[in-house]
Amino acid sequence: MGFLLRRLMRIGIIGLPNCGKTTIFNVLTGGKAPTAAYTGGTFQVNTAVVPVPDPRVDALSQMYNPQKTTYARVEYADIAGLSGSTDDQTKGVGLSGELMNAIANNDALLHVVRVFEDETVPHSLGSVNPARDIASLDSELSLSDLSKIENRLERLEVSLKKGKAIPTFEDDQKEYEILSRLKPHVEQGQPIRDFELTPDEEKRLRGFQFLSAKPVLIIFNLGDEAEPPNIDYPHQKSKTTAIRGRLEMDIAQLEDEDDRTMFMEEYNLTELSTARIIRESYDLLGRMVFFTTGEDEVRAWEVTQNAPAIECAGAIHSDLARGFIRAEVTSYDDLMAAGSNAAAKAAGKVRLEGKDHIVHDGDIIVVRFNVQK
Ligand SMILES: Nc1nc2c(ncn2[C@@H]2O[C@H](COP(=O)(O)OP(=O)(O)O)[C@@H](O)[C@H]2O)c(=O)[nH]1
Ligand SMILES: [Mg+2]
Repeated sequence: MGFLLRRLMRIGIIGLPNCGKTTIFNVLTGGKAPTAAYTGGTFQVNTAVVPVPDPRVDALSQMYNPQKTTYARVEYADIAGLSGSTDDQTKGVGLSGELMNAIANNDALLHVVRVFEDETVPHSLGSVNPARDIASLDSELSLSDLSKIENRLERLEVSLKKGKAIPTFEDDQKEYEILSRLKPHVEQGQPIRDFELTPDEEKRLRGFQFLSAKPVLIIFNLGDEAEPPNIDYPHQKSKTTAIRGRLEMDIAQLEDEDDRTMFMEEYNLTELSTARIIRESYDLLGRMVFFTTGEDEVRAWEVTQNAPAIECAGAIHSDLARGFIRAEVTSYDDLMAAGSNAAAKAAGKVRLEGKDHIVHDGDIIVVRFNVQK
């Protein structure tokens, strides 16, 4: 059962040099990676895994008072190396294989855009201009996708000439047809995430890990005072948000709670953006969670959206999928309204469901199973 394979979701933080990638990485991960004002695009990656804040897990944990509380987790990768330089682009220098892989390796991207002005922090394109920066980084990603498409089309042309005798002939033909349609779209600078694909076509292209196909959260890194710029980013699987990066990093790194409160009041911050931005970027991934509860552990489990009960059982343990009998399913709201599992049962809110039952985000599950030894 392929769906039993579990893998941590990964979000890549990208942007021009000095836009604040590492600063925001530190805000999100509570890290202390060195931030620096330098120019030039040296390839470098910082990674860290963080729990995904979820008030529902907090509430369940309060209800059960378990030994252990486990949140969903996500990995962030702070990826330095993109230059956004149109020079490099027209010279066709392109991304190094290493950098391209480091970006391709993510399930979604967090694209940091510099809004803050600071003379002591050089800007790689000479001036602060968020709209231009978004376009130049996007075109760097598109060019990388385009070169992948062109290379593949060339190879396919060669192999298709050999005719039907080649075992992959039909698949190659289909792939050639899709890539030929996709190419002009990318040439016009349109991200692949805007290109409509059938599920079958999507599957055929998945292996390419196109950079502009990935869901993206644009994050405007404001100075201490700046207002978010009024920039539309009308694309599929895309959102925009804002943060006062350095200010939040400085506050987050204060050890003393009182100092933190004082600074937050001074800058009119009611809460740090950490939780909000982790949620916003996590939501891009299109995952959902269900919960298991008990005195040992309250835990969030990650599965694909609209996962059937059997897949949820398998996410917990393969034995639970193999010996699956039924799942007791309670919605989060019903459990909270009832106040306890026993009360929810008495109110008929705990439903017994079969393996094909579609589980919803936030459902609480108990799997009844039986494994023959
Ligand atoms: N004034 C100001 N400087 C910032 C802000 N965010 C980051 N910086 C500074 O910009 C420089 C580059 O930041 P860094 O996070 O290393 O950028 P990266 O190259 O994208 O990883 C550092 O000196 C940061 O302190 C901000 O909101 N305001
Ligand atoms: Mg950095």
